[in-house]
Amino acid sequence: MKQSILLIYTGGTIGMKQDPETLLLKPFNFDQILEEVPELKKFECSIDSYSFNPVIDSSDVKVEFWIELVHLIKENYDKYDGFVVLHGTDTMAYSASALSFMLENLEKPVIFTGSQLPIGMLRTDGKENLISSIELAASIDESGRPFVPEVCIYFESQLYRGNRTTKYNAENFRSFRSANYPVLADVGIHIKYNRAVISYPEKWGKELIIHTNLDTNLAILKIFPGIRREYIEAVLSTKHLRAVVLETFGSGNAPSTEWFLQNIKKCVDSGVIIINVTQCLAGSVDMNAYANGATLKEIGVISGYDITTESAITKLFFLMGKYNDNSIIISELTKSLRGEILNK
Ligand code: ASN
Repeated sequence: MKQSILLIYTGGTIGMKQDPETLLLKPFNFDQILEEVPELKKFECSIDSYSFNPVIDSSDVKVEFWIELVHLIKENYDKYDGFVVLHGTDTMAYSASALSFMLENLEKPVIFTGSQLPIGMLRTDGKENLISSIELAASIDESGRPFVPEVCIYFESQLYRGNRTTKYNAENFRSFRSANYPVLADVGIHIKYNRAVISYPEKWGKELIIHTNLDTNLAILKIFPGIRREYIEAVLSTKHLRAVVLETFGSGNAPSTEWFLQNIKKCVDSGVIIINVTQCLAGSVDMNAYANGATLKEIGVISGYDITTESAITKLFFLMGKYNDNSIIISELTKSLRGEILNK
């Protein structure tokens, strides 16, 4: 039987055109994208499309957008074998991370892609990204199961686990990196699936569960040499705060200054969850390596291990929306729920 794919267009550079007056790039009508890629007609699989209205620059992504996307996938889940989401690159790593938590028991590919140059431009990277994403979403193995039943990002010949990615280059066609996890597939003359690192359900046939209750009462505190006490106190006294992503140095280190530690401790003691995420692109937090990291652990800061900031934020949105009890949230944070941290 023919595979069927739902192509979901949300906006982003891939579908933008230059406004003749301002010369600025703006999202454009979806029908024109299909006109630009007549190759889509050559696919053996059937491709239906759905366009968000309005389409957006992904820097306008909000939680409501993820909820709409998740509902759309749920409503169409039985009808299609895979989903390709055309999305702006700016927040694609956040959206892919969020969806990985919001979709539980996922057994079909959900592949985010986009481009750095609009699809109508001669040198666009959008065509290859789109065509390969459809191919990846429609591919099945010998037993008729999808090769990659995960939320992924496909960009510039590499398929990544979505919640392991970060946009690290604003200009290059290879804009994403998954520094702490291997690529799921390499796309060259052949598509080489790295099956040992792709996550498969233990038991197939479970119902897709969607989680749409997200709690965004969270702050990021990125420390830097010279950080001022007033600044830290202002962030930590944010109204309704339930969690803080503390972006630390190296393997999870922060200043040993007394007022800094006192503020962090006061915040933890008041019931706010603080998760330690490294500012480094690669590697893991290890709060047993240095005295400065060990002090954070002693006062109740939780290790984020090798999680990305994008994943830490969206995992917390999801967990805080699901649970009121902090001890459950903390226990879930230290576990790999969707392959977002190294298996503990
Ligand atoms: N600003 C664009 C967006 O994220 C950037 C892109 O797609 N390359 O929507």
